[in-house]
Amino acid sequence: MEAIGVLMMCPMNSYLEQELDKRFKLFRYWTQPKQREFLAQQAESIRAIVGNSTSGADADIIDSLPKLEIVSSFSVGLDRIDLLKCKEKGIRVTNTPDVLTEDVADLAIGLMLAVLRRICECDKYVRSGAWKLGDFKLTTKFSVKRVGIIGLGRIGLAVAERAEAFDCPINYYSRSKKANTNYTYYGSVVELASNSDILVVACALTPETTHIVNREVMDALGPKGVLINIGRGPHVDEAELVSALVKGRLGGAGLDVFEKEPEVPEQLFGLENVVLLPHVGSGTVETRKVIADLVLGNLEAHFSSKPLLTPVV
Ligand code: 8YV
Repeated sequence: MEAIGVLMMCPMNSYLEQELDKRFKLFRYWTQPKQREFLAQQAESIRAIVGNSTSGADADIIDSLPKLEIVSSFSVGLDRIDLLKCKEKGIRVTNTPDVLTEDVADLAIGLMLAVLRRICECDKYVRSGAWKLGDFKLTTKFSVKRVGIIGLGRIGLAVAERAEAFDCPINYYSRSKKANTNYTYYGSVVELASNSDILVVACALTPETTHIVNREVMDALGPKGVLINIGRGPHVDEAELVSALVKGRLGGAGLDVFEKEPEVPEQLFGLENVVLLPHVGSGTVETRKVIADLVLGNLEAHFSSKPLLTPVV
């Protein structure tokens, strides 16, 4: 397979990069000073794209690679791939479901605890020596809080199961009520937010779910409510979020994702009721290795005419 051209869109994992380099003819897109010219030169040799949640395969790049057969994404999210165009052109698409569910759900619970119990602020308190001057103020209990989940897919369900262990009643919103769960269903995100203390975004990013958390939803969650986003930045109207947090119309937020990563609104930096993470939901050594192996496995399956491991298209 050494002759097969694979285009990696951005740096994402050194093990993956090394293995792609060993097994295929690897092109590193981000190192190309003239990307348009590079694409034109390699148009006949690139047969696969490896992207992630930052950079995938948009219509432009798909159109400039006539020999493209497969997009193997180093992510479960598919929002950076023009799926319609791939379908039209018969280009296969794979992602990495299941293998990162536990890590992302673990982190969602971590964010809830960190925001309510002010874990980051407490850590600063100890390190700065402030503890010697007096005890830290009281915080907010997490157990038994009502957790509302937007999207009860693999990750949403894993968050629900973990929150249940903290005796949290679970509410959810999804396009339709799920038959196989006793969690309480709400038919709108505003209703879900009105009936929850903590609102978790765990759905896929699509045009329909962009800004699914808008001002109305934040107001329904209210000054004691906490928003947790482990989905995608554009799920939340970030300008409204900043304003709701700054003005105290929203109680707090735990955010792993942002609208224009790695840019994060600086107005959030001074707020102690906010915990900010650099998109690390699946970022453990163990899980990223499994994700990389899945990306490689899908490419190898495709180029040896075997069934794809995790096909999307
Ligand atoms: C990815 C993610 O691992 O899977 C996703 O959709 O957002 C992340 O967890 C990320 O693409 C890694 O670069």
